[in-house]
Amino acid sequence: ETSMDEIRKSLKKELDKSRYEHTMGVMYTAAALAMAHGADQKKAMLAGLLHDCAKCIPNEEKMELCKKYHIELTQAEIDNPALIHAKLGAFLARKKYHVTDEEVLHAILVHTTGEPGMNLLDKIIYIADYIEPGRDKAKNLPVVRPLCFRDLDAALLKILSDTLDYLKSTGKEIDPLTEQTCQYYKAKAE
Ligand code: DGI
Ligand code: FE
Ligand code: FE
Ligand code: FE
Repeated sequence: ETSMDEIRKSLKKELDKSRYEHTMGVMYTAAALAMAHGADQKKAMLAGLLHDCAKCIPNEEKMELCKKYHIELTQAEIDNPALIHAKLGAFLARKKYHVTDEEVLHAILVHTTGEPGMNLLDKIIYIADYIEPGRDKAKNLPVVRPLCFRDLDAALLKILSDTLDYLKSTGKEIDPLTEQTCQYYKAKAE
């Protein structure tokens, strides 16, 4: 496994400035959430550090890499190549950064759409990605940020449903997994 320090140096080159700043924000926010909810702090930081490692690869190249390494894409990913960075990121975390921890790799894999039945680390990364200090666009951040530290599942549901509302308002295609994840946590809350 490559050291956190080496990964950071590599990402500083692979990512543009704002994405690198976002990455640092997610890494430290994931650590804080791990402290609040009794998760493994080191795993949270490693997953946060690597979650967007494939984000700055041009879409064309993302598709080519998936083809080359036989990474199967869903129809939603083919239609919205921006979604691919989660799956490709998990692949690169394993192959390029030699991460072997399956929980860390899984948290990277599901960080964009979520997935029904996420584990604690998955939720922490999904949420940290949304609330890190550099984010400012989502409408309910002042409510969601403190909620994440008190009630992880309530915060998760709010984020999922706000994300769906946002996607619907922009007319972007919804990945069925995003929809299923929201439905799952809605049903769980009832
Ligand atoms: O990579 P980040 O920008 O840090 O965050 P992310 O990996 O959560 O991706 C964010 C974008 O992905 C955000 O604008 C919402 C979008 N997204 C999430 N689910 C879906 C989706 N986009 C489409 N088209 N369909 C989805 O179901
Ligand atoms: Fe992402
Ligand atoms: Fe996200
Ligand atoms: Fe991100």
